[in-house]
Amino acid sequence: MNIYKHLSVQKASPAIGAYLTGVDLNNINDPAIYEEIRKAVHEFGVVFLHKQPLEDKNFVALGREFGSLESSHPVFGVTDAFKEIQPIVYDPREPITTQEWHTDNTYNEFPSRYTFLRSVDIPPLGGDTLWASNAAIYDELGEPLQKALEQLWARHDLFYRMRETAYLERAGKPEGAAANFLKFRTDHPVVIQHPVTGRKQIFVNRHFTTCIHHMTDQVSFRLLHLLFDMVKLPEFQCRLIWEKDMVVIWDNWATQHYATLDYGKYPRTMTRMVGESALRPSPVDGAKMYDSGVEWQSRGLLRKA
Ligand SMILES: O=C(O)CCC(=O)C(=O)O
Ligand SMILES: [Fe+2]
Repeated sequence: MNIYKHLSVQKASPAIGAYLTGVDLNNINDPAIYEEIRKAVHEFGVVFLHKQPLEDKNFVALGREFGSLESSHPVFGVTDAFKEIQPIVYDPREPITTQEWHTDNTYNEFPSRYTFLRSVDIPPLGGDTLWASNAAIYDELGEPLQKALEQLWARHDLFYRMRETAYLERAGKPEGAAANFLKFRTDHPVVIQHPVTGRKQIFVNRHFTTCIHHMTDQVSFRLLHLLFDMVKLPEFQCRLIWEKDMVVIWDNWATQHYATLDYGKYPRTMTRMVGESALRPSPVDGAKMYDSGVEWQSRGLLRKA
């Protein structure tokens, strides 16, 4: 484990997650503290900080310490005061299905690198969130299957998910709204190498990954569901019981998460930010890749300025 001088670290489970204490996010006067928070996010995948009644401007300042922040979201929208901050207000009539294992925004060529979530209004019981480690899942697969998966590309598609949940109809979106969502579709390697830690990990999720290229739909479906099922094993997970005024930061590429929907009519309100990535998820060094058959190769790995 890395050495931490400015924070106390308590692991949440062997595979993933850590509680950080000894820091007040409203009053950070030494850049070395942010450096240690970043280090902990990469080492543990997700970090939890209790008792952080964070002002919006300090929430944004925290996010910017991790790079540029996205300023729009196709489903959540943004707040009036800060375009970087997205409200997540759970309403049983609006089927935002985050109660499904997923990595955020993998339908983008440059999926968000980090997600920041702040608890504003928490139900008295329930509404826990779980995270799982994509590297721990990869480690479990065994070398023959790891090597096979390292050669493959998969499709990620937001609109597919919206069709599956009849999102547009149930949310009362006008006829023609579908066209706005068709562009949220891309391909990524099934196994990627983490840009900071270098760990190999899977990079598919039940929410947005629709098929693996270079195999029939039947084979692709079964192979994907093998990986989708692995994320449900408790050994790869940790679970957070929320309190008001918590701040949680996760390494979005390294993890998947699941927000439980078991709190009935109680409100549950979060604010959220997502950190951009300048890089595309890249295949494992030296892996022989089957061509994805789409434009990925020609577009290059770096986000255009
Ligand atoms: O509300 C939560 O606990 C997590 C929601 C979610 O999936 C997200 O913020 O990306
Ligand atoms: Fe999410």
